[in-house]
Amino acid sequence: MKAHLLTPEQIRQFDKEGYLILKNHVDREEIDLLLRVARADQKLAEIAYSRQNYEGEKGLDTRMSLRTDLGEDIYSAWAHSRRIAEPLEQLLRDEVCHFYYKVMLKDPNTGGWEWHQDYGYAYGQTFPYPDMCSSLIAMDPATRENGCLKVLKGSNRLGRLDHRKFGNQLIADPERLQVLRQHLKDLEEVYCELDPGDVLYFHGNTLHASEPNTGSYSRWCLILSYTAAHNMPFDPQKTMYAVEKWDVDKVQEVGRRHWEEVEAQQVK
Ligand SMILES: O=C(O)CCC(=O)C(=O)O
Repeated sequence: MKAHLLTPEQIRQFDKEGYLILKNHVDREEIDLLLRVARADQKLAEIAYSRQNYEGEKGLDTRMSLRTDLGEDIYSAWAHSRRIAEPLEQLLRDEVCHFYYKVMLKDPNTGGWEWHQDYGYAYGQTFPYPDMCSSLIAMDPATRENGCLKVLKGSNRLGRLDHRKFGNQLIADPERLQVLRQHLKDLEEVYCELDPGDVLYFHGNTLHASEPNTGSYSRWCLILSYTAAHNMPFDPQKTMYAVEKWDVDKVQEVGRRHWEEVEAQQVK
């Protein structure tokens, strides 16, 4: 069996708990290149936007860069990575199509997200089934202090909750969530603390959130979101195709070319 593939026990764990952490799934050298490119990438910075996603005590903005198309850049290359996509195929029991990638630019003193399900966003106009999954690749250490992602263990089995507008985000119905959390004691809140190179997979119905970054260091990560090939979007213009899967050498080759471009821009 290929080293990056999941064992039956890991698949069972994901089905039961709605998330799975793979330690050191991506080599340190590959993460260093990803982080170096992202930090210097003017194009990424230009498309970055802020959202007041956490309206708790601090009400801080969260910054991110999101794209739905794949190009000749390192983030897209990671979306093609066999090491990321093949475990996903095991989890979604089908080939997978790219949905979007998002670089979370979570610097100190920026905000987090309230509890939500990604399928809470995609349900209305995007996909008929909740058969979606995201893989979060940690680029910086993710700790409680710098607002790591947290999940409600097993919440993927609750089905989709109603979501409502809250500021400029959609959040899972807080009253329903409170009832569920009082009733289901095993719906445990898990802080997903990660080292660079760790990968967190979480299902489209897994409730997740993050707190503001109150630390002195950033928490950047690359989130690659996919849907199962059978989950055809409502919009016929949005036909999706199974991602072509690349070996690590090709991912690195595209990454190095992207670095050369970014470096050349810096010199100008
Ligand atoms: O990384 C974060 O802080 C939150 C990301 C998130 O909730 C999402 O991508 O749906």
